[in-house]
Amino acid sequence: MSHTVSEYLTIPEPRRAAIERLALEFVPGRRVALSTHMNADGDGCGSEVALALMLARRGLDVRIVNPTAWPDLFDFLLEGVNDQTSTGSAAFRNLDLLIVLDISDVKRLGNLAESVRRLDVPKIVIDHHIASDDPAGTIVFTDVAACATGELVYDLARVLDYEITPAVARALYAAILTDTGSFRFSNATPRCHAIAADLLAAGVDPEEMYVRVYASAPAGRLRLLAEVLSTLGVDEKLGLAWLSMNAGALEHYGVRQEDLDGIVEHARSIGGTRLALFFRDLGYGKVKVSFRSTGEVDVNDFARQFGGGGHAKASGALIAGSLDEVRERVIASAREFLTRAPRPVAVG
Ligand SMILES: [Mn+2]
Repeated sequence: MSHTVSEYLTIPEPRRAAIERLALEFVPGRRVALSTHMNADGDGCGSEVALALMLARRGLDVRIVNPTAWPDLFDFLLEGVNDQTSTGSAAFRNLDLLIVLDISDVKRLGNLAESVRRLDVPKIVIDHHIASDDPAGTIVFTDVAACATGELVYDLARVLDYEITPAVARALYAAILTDTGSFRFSNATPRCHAIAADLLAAGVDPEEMYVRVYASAPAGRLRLLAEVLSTLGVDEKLGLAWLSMNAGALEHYGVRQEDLDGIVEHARSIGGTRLALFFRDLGYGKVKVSFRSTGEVDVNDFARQFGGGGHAKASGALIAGSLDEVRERVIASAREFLTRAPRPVAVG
């Protein structure tokens, strides 16, 4: 059955209802803070900027307050947006409304989590992760079927008839582009492509976005990548591949946190890989592990063993221990997990 592009853009009824509930809070003059997870990515930043610009046009007084500094990579989106991240939780003073984007668990707000728990104003969550027991707010608009939080912000604009200006379109395109791995992951649905088409029509230049997001790397990024690739471990029988990074490598190569985005994809790019891992030693007795899968393997399920989570095909966890200890433990569990996980059905 084929659909026209506009049919794909039809907004599912539960989403429309959730958006209409949120809209009751968008009262002109209200002071609103937007926040997203630690080490904001393209979806967190893009969703924040798009919503900030639209709510400001509605007459709300909007500021962004994130737990960690705005990534340089997405500076180009910030024009005309008030980023109060450096003020910390003091920026929550005299607030009327909080909106948390791209987070299912309040703990992902890091050093802002406690202040957010205590905030006594309406708290909205807009997200597409698997639900947690501890959300950052009580008015929750979430759908795991959305390719990105940016898809839900796009729907919000359409339901509430907020204008998608070229700046809003760029922010939403950045969100969708990055969360779908440049439209390569399984979440790059027909609907996601239809939204991208609409954003291109609204003024996004796809080559400019490619250059800004993927082709503006410092040389150190490639030198670091070369070092990380040299740590490759593979278990071809099980379809397991892993990469590691030592503490201090970012500083050594003069690169930033966001230069690591997508590094785990190199492990996943090996034919037959079902589970790819990236171990990053944070240098204070903790290791950040990224989990990516192909096919039927549910990494959200796997990451939960280590107190983490996220999506079925992309998750993460922060694990205490040295790099060697954590790697040994996680790989042992991964071998067990993959032995039990369903095998892909042979094709042809
Ligand atoms: Mn996201």
